Amino acid sequence: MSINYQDRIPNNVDLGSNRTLQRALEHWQPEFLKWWQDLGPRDFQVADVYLRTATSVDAKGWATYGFVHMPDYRWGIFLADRDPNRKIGFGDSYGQEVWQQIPGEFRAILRRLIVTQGDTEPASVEQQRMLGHTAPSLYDLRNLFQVNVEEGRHLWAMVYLLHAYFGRDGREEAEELLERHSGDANKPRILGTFNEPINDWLSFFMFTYFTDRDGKFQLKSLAESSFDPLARTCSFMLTEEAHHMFVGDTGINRVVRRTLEVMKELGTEDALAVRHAGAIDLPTVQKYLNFWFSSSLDLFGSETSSNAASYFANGLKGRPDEAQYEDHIAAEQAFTLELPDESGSVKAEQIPMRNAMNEVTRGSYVRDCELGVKRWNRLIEKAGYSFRLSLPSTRFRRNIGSWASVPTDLSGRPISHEQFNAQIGEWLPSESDRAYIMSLMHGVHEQGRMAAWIAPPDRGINSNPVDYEYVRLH
Ligand code: BYC
Repeated sequence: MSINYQDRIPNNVDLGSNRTLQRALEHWQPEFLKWWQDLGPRDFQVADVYLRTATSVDAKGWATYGFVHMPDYRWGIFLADRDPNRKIGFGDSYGQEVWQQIPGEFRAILRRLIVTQGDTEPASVEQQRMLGHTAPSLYDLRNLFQVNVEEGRHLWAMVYLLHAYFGRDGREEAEELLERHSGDANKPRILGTFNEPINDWLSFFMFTYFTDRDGKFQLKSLAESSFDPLARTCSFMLTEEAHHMFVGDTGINRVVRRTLEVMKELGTEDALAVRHAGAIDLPTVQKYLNFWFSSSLDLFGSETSSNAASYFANGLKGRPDEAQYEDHIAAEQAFTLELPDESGSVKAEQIPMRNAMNEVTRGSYVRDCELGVKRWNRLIEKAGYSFRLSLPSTRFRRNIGSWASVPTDLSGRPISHEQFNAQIGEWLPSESDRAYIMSLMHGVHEQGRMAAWIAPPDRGINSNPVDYEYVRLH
């Protein structure tokens, strides 16, 4: 079904035919807009921003680009088209009809999954709300706002499901999604990473590379769900998510490129010299990478999880790209985990595959993360330097799961708390690293200019030049 932009809430779900649901969502809409004004991008609400808006849910649906005031962005409800032949793809009910309504016994658990997913979306907007002031260029400022409005739309996606399928409970959950806030001591966001501050653009690029990539894998898992409306909404969200990861990937690439240029000009790799010249030394890039990668690993949950086993058995949440696996039941298989043992080393333990689904997804995520690291390292290698960026072990600095609070070095070797504390400043951004990065953060809002710590992108948006006036400030 095509997207109806005439309605107050644009949609492709024939919202007009369900007056009660339409009214309920129209009641939530002003609350969302108030939240956007209060906690969305700070001080740029009247700027004209060159944004893309979905016009249909297929691959060509991104043709529409134009200048928009962010509060006028047409947030709406878009589900990928329904496949009438779709069958349950995994778990105990493999091969049966997918569900158009929620079976009563799975109501609470599906609500929890949808609320957890929904909670991350406004959280990220809150985390990034001050970044507009320090954008390194108008190109970057526009990308930030594109990411922000789409996260707002992803919130709409989850709120639609809550309103349409969960009755009163769902409406209350939708309200609470606007009441919890990132970093709020009393009402924080649900998952840890979404309460971490994002005060600088290096963190923003790391977040969009590593944390949005968790989004990719979680959405892929939910796109396998037997609850068809959830699967269809997540499928469409994935097309939007791709741009967010692009922003992170190319952002880190441009930081590295600029640093290499400065190293070449100076004829030295010395981190202090690089800093004196106003670029970001590679060891500091590595520390930010360590921080955001390890934080994002926690978003997959515990290595061994009875929740994950029951999501899989009941067909609620599958593995990303489930079709690539041969056995969609996974009832007889085992998975070998590496766990900390009491004597301070590592032991192997076999657990049922279904209980290891979080770890299976985390493994796919790590392999995907490695691709960007390889690309960034190729730049460094080509420039003739021996430094290499790398992902730390999945055991490093974990707060969730078997390795939570077990101190390890970057390679995942268990060490003492004393050793960990003595070296943490070499592994994670220290106060002075953060102060240095913050000292570089000055907004560059003049057309055609770029901050000195980052290289320009290879190309602009939608065939426009890099120095196009992507945001018209007033
Ligand atoms: N922080 O069996 P366990 C995105 C909780 S990102 C705090 O290990 P389970 C985006 C867990 O809730 C994608 N708590 O976990 C990116 C449970 O709590 P309860 C977001 C955590 O259930 C960028 C307990 O620990 N989508 O879209 O197997 C910008 C132990 O449970 C954390 C989803 O997450 C944590 N990191 O898996 C914008 C998908 N991790 O029940 C957007 C929906 C775990 O004991 N969520 N816990 O109170 C899920 O599928 C699952 O809830 C999780 C956890 C994968 C998160």
